[in-house]
Amino acid sequence: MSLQITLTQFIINQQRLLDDATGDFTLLLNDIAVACKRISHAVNRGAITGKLGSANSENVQGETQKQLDIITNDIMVGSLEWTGHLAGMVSEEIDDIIAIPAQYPKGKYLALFDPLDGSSNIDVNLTVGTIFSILKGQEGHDAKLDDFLQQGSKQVCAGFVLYGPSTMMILTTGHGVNGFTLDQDIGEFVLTHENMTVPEDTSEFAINMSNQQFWEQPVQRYIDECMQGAKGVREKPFNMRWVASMVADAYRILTRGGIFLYPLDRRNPDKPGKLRLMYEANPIGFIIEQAGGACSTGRERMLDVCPCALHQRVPVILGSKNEVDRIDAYHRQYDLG
Ligand code: AHM
Ligand code: MG
Repeated sequence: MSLQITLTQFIINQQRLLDDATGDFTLLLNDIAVACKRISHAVNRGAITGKLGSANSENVQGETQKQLDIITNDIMVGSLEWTGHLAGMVSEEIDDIIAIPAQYPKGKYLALFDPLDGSSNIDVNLTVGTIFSILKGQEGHDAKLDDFLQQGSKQVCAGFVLYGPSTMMILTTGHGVNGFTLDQDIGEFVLTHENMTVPEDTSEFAINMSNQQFWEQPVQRYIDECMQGAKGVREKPFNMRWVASMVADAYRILTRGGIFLYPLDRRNPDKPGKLRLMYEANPIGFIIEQAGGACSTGRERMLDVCPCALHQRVPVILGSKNEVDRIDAYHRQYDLG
């Protein structure tokens, strides 16, 4: 009888390939998995616990928080702050760095997360998720702003967990992308999707069309060409999908290819996009690149962006490589006039 590989087993196997591994990272990932199982349970209980709906508060982004945004943030912080593996945390829901309480030891890693991505979908019972990114900080010290402001290419690990028909964790430590499904019977994530890859070509795009009037010309041009179908310059029909949960759109791209855009928006110069670099664009971008896709702002590889603030927003274009390259080329042509 062959037993499915659990997430912990998978990470320990990877750790054994490294000479200098201490096991710290394996334990940290285990704690993240426990947090996500707790979140999965809280999300799954939905209306039974009376926790759907707004919390009547705003986060640092000025967005109205759902009750579950706050609950899932508390689960992440409570599950990770005591472990001794972290020097600090950053969450979409908290303005400042989340320090490790003085009574707990501090480790060398930094955790950045969006505890409940796509939370506008929670009340309509659609897929939501948790996104996380792990960076290295300075061991034993309280993490400072500069410790967090690292390019996405420096990520040690990135992942997201989908709370959909199945609960799944998608993970990269820089050696490809693997998917694990939560087996509710044994309470463990087990390896179900090995070496996930994004096809280079696609005929499916994901964008919130209601923002069209605010896009720049290169994105207008790209979507217009897709919409022209078989008789247009692309000479093939395109399909459109938009879940309004980046985790769900990213997972679809990991399974059958596609392109996702939340592009630069001219409405507000202080917000050059909706999505946040450090705990949304970078971790998803790292995963998509590791699966053979690409992730860009339209003008720069996402993982090369030098961050200047914890909650910085960026334009996001990710997915099948040839389409991302095409959109980058449209931006270059536009910028050259
Ligand atoms: P959130 O982290 O507050 O949930 O916002 C991020 C989400 C993404 O998951 C999704 O792609 C996007 O916002 C949807 O935005 P819109 O409602 O403008 O379509
Ligand atoms: Mg989010």
